[in-house]
Amino acid sequence: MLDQQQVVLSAVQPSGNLTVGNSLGAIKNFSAFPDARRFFCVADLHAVTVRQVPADLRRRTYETLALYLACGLDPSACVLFVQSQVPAHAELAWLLGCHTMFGELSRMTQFKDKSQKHADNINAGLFTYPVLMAADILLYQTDLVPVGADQKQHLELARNIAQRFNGVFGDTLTVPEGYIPPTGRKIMSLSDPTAKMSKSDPNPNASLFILDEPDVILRKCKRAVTDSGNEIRRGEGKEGIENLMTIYECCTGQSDEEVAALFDGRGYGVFKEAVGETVAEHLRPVREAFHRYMGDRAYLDECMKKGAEEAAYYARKTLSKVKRKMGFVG
Ligand code: AQP
Repeated sequence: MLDQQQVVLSAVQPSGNLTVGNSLGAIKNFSAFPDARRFFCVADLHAVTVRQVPADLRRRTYETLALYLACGLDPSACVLFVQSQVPAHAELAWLLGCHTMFGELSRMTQFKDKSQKHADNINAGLFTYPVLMAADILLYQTDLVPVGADQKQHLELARNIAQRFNGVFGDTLTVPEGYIPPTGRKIMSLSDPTAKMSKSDPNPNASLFILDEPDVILRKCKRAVTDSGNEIRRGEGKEGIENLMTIYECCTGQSDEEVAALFDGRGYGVFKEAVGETVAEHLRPVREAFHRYMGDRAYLDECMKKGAEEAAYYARKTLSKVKRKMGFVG
């Protein structure tokens, strides 16, 4: 019976303070599949493709787990784990790397973007990152991967790798599907609405962080870059307002039409303030729960240990199967 259960997996890197983009594009949707067997990973191995301060990485690993819990993910109903604590991820990544083409990896837009941003550290891990991501997904025979739109290309590669492996060795790996939400799939920067909101953006005003205090959220929303018009609607040249509408709609569940009607004739200032207040209120329970969890390190350690054991159990099964098919002894 269990084997027919749908498997859902997703991950977040502890590479900075999590943004509203991470939350609305990905974490919010982690609760959408209550009947599935769900795995949510803190992707610390991915984070080190960019240089990290060790103490910060350690703290953010705990913080990301605490945020999962604060967002309502229940460790008795899903597997919450830290990637580096399940060595099968790195081992499968090596095996799958031998079935991934140099040309495929060269086409990944995130590699090109990050190589530009970190020109002094274009390391091999940055290049092979998508193979590790494929291993994360394929290790659990995942059916569905809730992610933001920026991960679409990596997900497509994971599908190709699975299909290629199955083509050579017979049916071994489940070919996953992405779940990219209709609203919130790509939250944009507040200071440049043509660029994605990112946790590692050096401009702190560009991103709304999940843990920002209400007054900070309000200030950032009021300062968000928009156009010189005054109508609250989507359209050419209105990327800034569109982005604020998306954020507002994700928090309230309202449609474009409802938002346009509600703010008709009221101007950008009123709308920006309403967005700020709504986001701050939306995040308040998460922020409060986060601080409670962070105050209980023993509980977080216990969750990590339990999650790693559960994840390793499933991971081992796939890894053994893959190794057997490839001809490894033992
Ligand atoms: N702006 C965004 N809008 C919607 N979804 C987003 N995601 C990230 N940014 C947005 C989704 O969040 C999940 C976790 O992302 P990640 O930690 O794996 O790294 P990322 O995609 O590279 O996100 P960042 O914030 O831009 O991190 P840095 O700055 O470290 O590179 C993914 O599902 C992602 O799609």
